[in-house]
Amino acid sequence: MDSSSASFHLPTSLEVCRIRSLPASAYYIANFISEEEEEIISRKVETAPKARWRQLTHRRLQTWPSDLVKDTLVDARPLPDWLEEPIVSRILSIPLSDGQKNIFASSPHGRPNHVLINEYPPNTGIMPHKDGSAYYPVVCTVSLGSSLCLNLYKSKEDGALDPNPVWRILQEPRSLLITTADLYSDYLHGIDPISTDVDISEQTIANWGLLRSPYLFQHGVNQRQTRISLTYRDVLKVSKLGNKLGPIFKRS
Ligand SMILES: O=C(O)CCC(=O)C(=O)O
Repeated sequence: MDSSSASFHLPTSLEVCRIRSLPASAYYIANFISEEEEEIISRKVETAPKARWRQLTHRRLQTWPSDLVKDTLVDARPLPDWLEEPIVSRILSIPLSDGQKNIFASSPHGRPNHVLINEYPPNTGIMPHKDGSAYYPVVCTVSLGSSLCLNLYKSKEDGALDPNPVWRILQEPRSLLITTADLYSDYLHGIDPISTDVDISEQTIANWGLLRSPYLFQHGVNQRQTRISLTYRDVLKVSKLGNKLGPIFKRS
């Protein structure tokens, strides 16, 4: 691997890395964090206290600073340093387009205040869903460890899910994917519980032109390893009680 792809590289604006084949708006930054940063954050995720993990049937996850209660962030502790730096400051440093503000400039807290960490061993996915009304409609996902495809779905006119994805986004390790606007409100997203993503090509992957290493997928397949995703969002409602309790909680 050449040294440039082991390091991070930010675009001058999000417009530079907008996924142009998708409705408004999605952005993909292939080298958002360096290999070293990926390793440090992965270790922090792996070594988090056992009680941090919630085991679902096929997948486990962590929520920082806590789960939501009735769509509200009750525990308003700040995110731990390893989730803030370098990721949040980098997200906030990129203008939407030249001279403009960042993607969270109009969100209630001006920055993400919540992170969901999902672990996907091969053959693990997440059902198609929308993220709902608890969050400001900007989702920033950093991927660690492995590539996989995120599927985007449209509901049929009768409200049922059309099982065929309308688009697929390939997320490489160390990348940042941002979805907003129509993609947040009108489309569902999900990940197939498979070990190998197939039929990968310039014609089938919406962000093909923005990938770091398209040559890795020249045979049309992606053999999955365990992928960890960090999903950053701004929870709209934060409990005042949580704010008062905040200072007595210790950061962990
Ligand atoms: O892990 C991902 O990339 C998707 C996570 C997701 O869909 C969610 O947090 O709602």
